[in-house]
Amino acid sequence: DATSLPLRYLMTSAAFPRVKRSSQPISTLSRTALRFSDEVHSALESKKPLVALESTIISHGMPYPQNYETAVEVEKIVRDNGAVPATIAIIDGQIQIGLSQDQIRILAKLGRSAVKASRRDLAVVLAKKQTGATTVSATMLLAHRAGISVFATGGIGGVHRGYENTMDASADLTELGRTPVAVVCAGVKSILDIGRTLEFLETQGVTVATFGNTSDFPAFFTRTSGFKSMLNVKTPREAAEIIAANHAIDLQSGIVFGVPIPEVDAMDDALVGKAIDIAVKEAHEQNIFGKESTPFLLKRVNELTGGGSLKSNIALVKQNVSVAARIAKDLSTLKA
Ligand code: PSU
Ligand code: MN
Repeated sequence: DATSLPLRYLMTSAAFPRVKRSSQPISTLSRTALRFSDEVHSALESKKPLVALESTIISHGMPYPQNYETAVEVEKIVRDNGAVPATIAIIDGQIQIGLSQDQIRILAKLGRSAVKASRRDLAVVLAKKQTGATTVSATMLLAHRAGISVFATGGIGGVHRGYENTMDASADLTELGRTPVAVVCAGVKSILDIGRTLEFLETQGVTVATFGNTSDFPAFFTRTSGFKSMLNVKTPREAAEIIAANHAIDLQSGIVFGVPIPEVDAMDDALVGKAIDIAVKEAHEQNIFGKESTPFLLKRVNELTGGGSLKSNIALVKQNVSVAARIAKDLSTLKA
């Protein structure tokens, strides 16, 4: 009777022989559909810890050349912290797990003319052999196919302000409900409705933790949002144990680890709040909706803060990837 057995036993493949371990050899399906960089391929084969990285943050989340520089730098930070980075995108209709620096540069230069690809866009981008930058939702699902269970980014999408009229809630939230990947982020931006976003995640069965000293759920540019997450996780090991338990019982849903932005990089609450209010109002006036909404708001907030929000954004992404790399490392030790 498995219920009385310790978690350590549940985590073994003897307890759940049919559960696909994240570090298993690449499946036949994955081999045909996914193209791996040499670095990622050999990391998967030798069961090294991996961290998935999204590409919409490159094309639609930051301007050139900061987007290129940041994407290259965060890969280095992952390596420096003992894991292998796997930046995910679709290049000319080919799903790429792990990008070359040239491929990163292509996406960085394409910017908003790359297709912003969430789950719903994937089949179209593939069929039409387009170049697509994957959002959190698409990156999560492709990372999972590739056997990567830790993913780092800046912020996840959420429930937009005015949801009661528009029903605009990011596909990232439903993906988190259906794909067992842990997403390390700086929380949810207040361009969104943070309270409703957390409610949505709860409904979707997503574990939400704050990484650090408190359980205050972070608001991306600032360290607190006024909302609490389920718990406070203090070490990468503790985070890895939660991921391993999720896998052990084959939950098939995701986890959010919110890492508050470093104190020195955090923005003034009132200042960024004002910029966000203006940007949201402009988006409404200019009838910007759907997938255009988030990129528009990010760009306007950056302009309205005189580049301040971009600086904060870069700082928090760097911290997130280093936390994610350490979690991935501890997870691979736990599962070894
Ligand atoms: N938040 C950011 N930077 C980003 C995004 C969100 O601070 O680049 C991107 C991510 O790729 C995220 C997507 O998955 O926006 C969400 O878009 P939407 O709100 O349209 O679901
Ligand atoms: Mn949307």
